Amino acid sequence: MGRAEFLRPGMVYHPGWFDAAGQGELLAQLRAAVAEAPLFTPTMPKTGKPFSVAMTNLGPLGWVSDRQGGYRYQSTHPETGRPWPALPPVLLQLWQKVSAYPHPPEACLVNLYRPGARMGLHQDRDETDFAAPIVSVSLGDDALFRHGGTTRGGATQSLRLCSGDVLVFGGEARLCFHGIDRIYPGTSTLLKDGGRINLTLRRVTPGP
Ligand code: MD6
Ligand code: FE
Repeated sequence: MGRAEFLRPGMVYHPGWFDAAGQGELLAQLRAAVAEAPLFTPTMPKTGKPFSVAMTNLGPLGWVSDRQGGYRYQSTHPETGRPWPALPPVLLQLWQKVSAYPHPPEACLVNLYRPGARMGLHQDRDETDFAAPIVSVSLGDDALFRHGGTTRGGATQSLRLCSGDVLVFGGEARLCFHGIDRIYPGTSTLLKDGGRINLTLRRVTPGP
């Protein structure tokens, strides 16, 4: 576990939170989950343009997007119609350690970046509760992550995220703009076909 660092008010970076063994265990659990809830390609609201990132979810709720319904959370997989797989204990424990929030996460969005995939600058605001932070985990190839303030077009800073890193977006940083400019292929051997996985743990509704 590395030393925590404040990147901006509310944004805490924990480099190397998961060691190689921890990353391997987490990946094995993700593989089992993806067998139950296959990766799908979301599409943009209105235009129907496909995302370059493939997704699935774990937990009671999952984030989905398509042309008709737009961005939303739902309790079932958009293709299989089945409930999402359970959140593994290791992720619930991570949330307890770093979130400083009294209720468990309800969703874990799994993003798979194959080489060339990226994620444009965005805010995560489809949740009804912004009091809880979002906790993110990076696995696989390094990525160039960009973060700015809460208005689009403001100054941004960049950071190279590596496999095993954890990032917490809380407080003032909860609604900051952020995105992934690029993946650096061949920088990790964790995923046998290369690429990067990002997990984001979210509280969607206010606590009970
Ligand atoms: C990524 N991360 O690292 C994209 N969102 O692939 C996110 O979009 C993100 O890292 C909310 C909070 C933390 C994040
Ligand atoms: Fe995000």
